[in-house]
Amino acid sequence: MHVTALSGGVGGARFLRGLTTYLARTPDLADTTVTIIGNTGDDITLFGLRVCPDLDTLLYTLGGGVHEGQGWGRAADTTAVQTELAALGVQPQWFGLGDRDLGTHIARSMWLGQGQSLSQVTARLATRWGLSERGVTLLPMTDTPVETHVVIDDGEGPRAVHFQEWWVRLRAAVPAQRFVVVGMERATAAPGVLDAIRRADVVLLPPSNPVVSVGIILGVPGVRDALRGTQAPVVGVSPLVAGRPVRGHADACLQAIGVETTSAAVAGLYADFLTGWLVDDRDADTQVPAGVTLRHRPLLMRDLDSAAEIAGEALRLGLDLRRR
Ligand code: FO1
Repeated sequence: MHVTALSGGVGGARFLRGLTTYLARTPDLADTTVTIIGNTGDDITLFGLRVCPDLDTLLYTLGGGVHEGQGWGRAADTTAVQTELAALGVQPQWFGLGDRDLGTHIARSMWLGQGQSLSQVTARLATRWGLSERGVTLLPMTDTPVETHVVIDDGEGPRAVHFQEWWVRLRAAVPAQRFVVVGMERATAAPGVLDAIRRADVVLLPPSNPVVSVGIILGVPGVRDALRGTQAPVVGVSPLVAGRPVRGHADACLQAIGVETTSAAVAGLYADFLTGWLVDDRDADTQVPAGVTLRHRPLLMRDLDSAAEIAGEALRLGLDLRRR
């Protein structure tokens, strides 16, 4: 069996760690393989280094090295380098890069500089984190450098800032007018991405941000068509519980694109390919697009066990839809 998932950072990574845990605990599914297509719109160049927050969050979470409290960055990291950069007056200081995490960015930047693609670099990093031993392949959505920028107006007329500046420095508190994915016009799907969707037995959309994570992956040429064309059921997990994001600023992102912060409205964004939609018990009355099967259960990922149960439920919904 092969499962393909489209994922952003923290929420998606926790869900997918739950999925691999569920698979390992379920004897008849234990040899299932998982391909993760990671969002690269969050990527940013800082201090001359290419940082890929969502790919790294997936690597660290699935590889057992993430800072559990933050959900991103490395566990037990130190900040000697950033402290020295601050002493040197080097900006920006609003984005925290730990010393161990910087090792990833130095290696990635060096390998990219030697001419390797982001896919090749990600595969090397995945080896470091033992992903293939867990049956996981991590693919960037594209090898073309892309960056999500956010058009805001903080009083001096509209201007665009990098997604990370809006998300981290401004805490998404300044309303976004729109999102622009710089570089997407020349992007192509990374090797293996479209095939992983077309050949999957089940496609999963973890509870990632529908606008700036899943929405960005859907903008990669060919991805949406592959989802519409795949024989596999496409099962999504709502990132909202009772009209609020479980974490992050999905509400601010949905507002920017004029979509209500409800599980029904998020399902509507996926209506052209979605076949199953998993929502929280509190959203059991969600209206779903025609042809979509709704299920509900508690959706809060409090720990590994609850994440495994949620991921298992999403997968079982996919398997049920496949048998029909
Ligand atoms: N999020 C923060 O809120 N503050 C930070 O300083 C920060 C640093 C950071 C460094 C590396 C990394 O991989 C992720 C980091 N994040 C930080 C998380 C990240 O900004 C976002 O949560 C994601 O890009 C959204 O998916």
